Amino acid sequence: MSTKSQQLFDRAQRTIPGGVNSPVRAFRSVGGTPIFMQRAKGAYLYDADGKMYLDYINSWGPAILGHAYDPVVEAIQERATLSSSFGAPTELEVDMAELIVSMAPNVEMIRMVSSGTEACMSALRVARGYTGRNKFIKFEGCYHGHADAFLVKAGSGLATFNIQTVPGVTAGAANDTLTAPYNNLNAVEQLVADNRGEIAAIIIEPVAGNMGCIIPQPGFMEGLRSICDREGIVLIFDEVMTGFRLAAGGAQERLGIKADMVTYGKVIGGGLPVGAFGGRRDIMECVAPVGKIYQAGTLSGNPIAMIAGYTTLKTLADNPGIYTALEEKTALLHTGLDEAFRNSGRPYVINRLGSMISVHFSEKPVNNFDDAAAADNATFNRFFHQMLERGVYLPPSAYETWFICNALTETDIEMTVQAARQSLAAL
Ligand code: KE4
Repeated sequence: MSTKSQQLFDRAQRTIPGGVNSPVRAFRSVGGTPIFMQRAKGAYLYDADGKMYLDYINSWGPAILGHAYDPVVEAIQERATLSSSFGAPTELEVDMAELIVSMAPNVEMIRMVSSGTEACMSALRVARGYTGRNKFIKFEGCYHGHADAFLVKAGSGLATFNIQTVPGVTAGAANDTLTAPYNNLNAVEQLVADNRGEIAAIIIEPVAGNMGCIIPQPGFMEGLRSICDREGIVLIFDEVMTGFRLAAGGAQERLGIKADMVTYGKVIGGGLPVGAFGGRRDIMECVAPVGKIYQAGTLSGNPIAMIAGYTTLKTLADNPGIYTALEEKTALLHTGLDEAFRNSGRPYVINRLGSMISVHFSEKPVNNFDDAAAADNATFNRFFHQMLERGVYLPPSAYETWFICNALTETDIEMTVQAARQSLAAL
């Protein structure tokens, strides 16, 4: 008897490429049929067949407070009665901008968009326009959305499917993209020396989450900051994942590093389509209509997405204990998984910072994309399915970080660790 997910997947593939609206959802790397979800509450997902799962994806980050968080749901319901979009400025957008500026270090001005991709592509354009330079540096395995210039040695779905060159991305679009291994400052120095005066920006995930969770090594971020100060390069922190997750002030606060521009997504939309880019006033005032660097969006700052994001961020701002709770929950999970993996006798590495965590079946440290790619990811894929069968829904790729939400309980974590013990034994 086929499951509802299998029936829906068969149907979906007839009208949607791969049956999904974003490739990583398709289970292509882990194999099997993607699970079609029907509803969720707190830390739990319920699929089309009514089966319950403990969620470690949380919509790839947005559901930091848990799914269907009542104040967010109520705010959306109420706001929807006032119309979903005007295409005109609203007080809510000013409230949102002021809240973000109050929470995010070094962000003097912010522009709302509708996705992390839009945020990153816009930030790059602004950095290029501000400096008058064309080239930029990204890091292998980092993912900054699917704008052409970023689809060079990118992480997330491109790493998952081992897509190194993307048809449709022209040489013209990618020629100014320079890449270096994460955590390799010498490689960055070499690129800067070889392209002196031509580099507009360095963009980085300050804690990488698209090749599993990769932690910046001591001195790496400080070195990038120093290079950018010396060379007049704009340092862009892509905080689409880390923003408002690692701390109220995101990775800038957590790592103590000042970025010139920051991009956001995920959490700031509370589950609705929102992205944003912001930073120093002198840079942001180059953005149209006050400056000449054009960027626009029909639904940018629409009231429904704003109220979902505002309610989420305000909850985080007003309850700093949530960050302590997220830290404690993730540390408890880390300890439990560490014990389970150690007792399994299998080589493993657990990378964690704040509520971002990933497990790699690797004998050596995982500090960059090559390390992540060299891990035994076939075993991860089997582990994924063993956990899924036990009701634990992990990201369906070894190249993703796991996301913790604040609705997770100690009992949930104990159940996860028990499922890991059993899954490892069953591999
Ligand atoms: P979106 O355009 O998907 O909203 O954001 C792109 C993006 C930018 N920067 C970082 C650091 C990101 O992680 C992302 C998107 N993350 C992936 C998960 N690895 C989204 C999931 C998907 O592609 O379906």
